[in-house]
Amino acid sequence: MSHSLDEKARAVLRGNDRGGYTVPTDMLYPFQWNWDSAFAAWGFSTFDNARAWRELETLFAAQWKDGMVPHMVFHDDAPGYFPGPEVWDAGGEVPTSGISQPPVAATLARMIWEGDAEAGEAPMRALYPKLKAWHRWWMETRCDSGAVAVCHPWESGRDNCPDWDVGLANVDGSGAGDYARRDATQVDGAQRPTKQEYDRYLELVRFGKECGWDQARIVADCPFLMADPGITFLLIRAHDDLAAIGRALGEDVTKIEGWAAQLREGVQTLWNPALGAYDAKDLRSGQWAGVIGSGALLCWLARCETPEMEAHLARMWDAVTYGLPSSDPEAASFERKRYWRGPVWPQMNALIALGFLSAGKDWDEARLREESAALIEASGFREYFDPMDAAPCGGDNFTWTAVVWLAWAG
Ligand code: 9YW
Repeated sequence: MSHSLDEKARAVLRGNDRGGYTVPTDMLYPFQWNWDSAFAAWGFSTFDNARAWRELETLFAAQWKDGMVPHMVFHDDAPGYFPGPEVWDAGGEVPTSGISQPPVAATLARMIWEGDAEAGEAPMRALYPKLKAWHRWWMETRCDSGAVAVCHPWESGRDNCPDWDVGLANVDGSGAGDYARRDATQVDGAQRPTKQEYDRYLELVRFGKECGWDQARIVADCPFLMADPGITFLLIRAHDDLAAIGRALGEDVTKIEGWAAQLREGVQTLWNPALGAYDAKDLRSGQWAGVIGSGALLCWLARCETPEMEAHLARMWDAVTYGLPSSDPEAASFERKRYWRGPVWPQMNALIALGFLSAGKDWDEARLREESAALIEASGFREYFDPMDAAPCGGDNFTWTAVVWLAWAG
């Protein structure tokens, strides 16, 4: 069983390889996505180390002058995709989007490097200053409130999770006009964000474009600005990993250690006492999201866990059959098949489990690994799954699901 799935997983990666970069899945997502690509590199490292480093090089070749690594890189034309490069209009030699995505590259690059230190020495050395510039960008443009702010739900990687509902309520999507969404024609619309959400996403793209993608202006005036526990925990962990890489390379890592310490303090601004949990916060209105999302479940990854989060973890996990859901299964907003409002996502499981390992929660790590393997064995390399019955959702032959099988769960 496992053996044939190993081969199939490698075939998914090879099939999604467009020569130097990997698409998340054929057709539905025809470009290079930031955190998908970092996962792709991790997957390739299990059977083709050189190709793994190549993936990260291609992604970082699209890095902006200010250090931002964009969430999408539009290498080839894919006219049917919406919103494509002409909508973003963010410039660049190779056109990109104008926002970023979860900074998992340092964490995954460290694992790839540790898997083959000799082969990785030169590419790791070349990547290190680029990773540092990206981490600096987050710290300097997005951390004024203490934790990391996102200026678009797409930036969080967890597009339509209930975390963003309060912030999106401030966005007027009525001017979005007519447009054709390719996603809703390729996969079941009931498993995707709603039209109202999409209208607002597009309004935020229009706003960023109007600001010439000047990040300072966007952060100052964009109608949507929310502090994200998910990216905050990921960035803390990424700082720790980047500092470890830097030390091994003989670099001075004082700055990076300072960023990690600063954010560990800053993330305390996301403790919602009424919820008794880490929560997303609308930085425009001061309102809490009031719901526990999978971003908060990354607290172990940053070693910021609390007894209250332990209790929520146990409760949320027991309410589903296959852990861990993208949003609290006991919250009113929970929808078991709709994208980030409930389904279980394999790459989130891998990150949450890495946190469990770091925290010495070996039993939880093993449970999450086994449940993730069971999802894939039952329903294949799908984009995400129903956490109640493992029903397959979203795109098929999905890169990060294949990666999760090869590098962790399989
Ligand atoms: C979209 C590619 C991307 C992921 C995101 C996920 C989804 C694209 O797909 O966003 O059309 O909304 O939410 O995390 O990187 O897999």
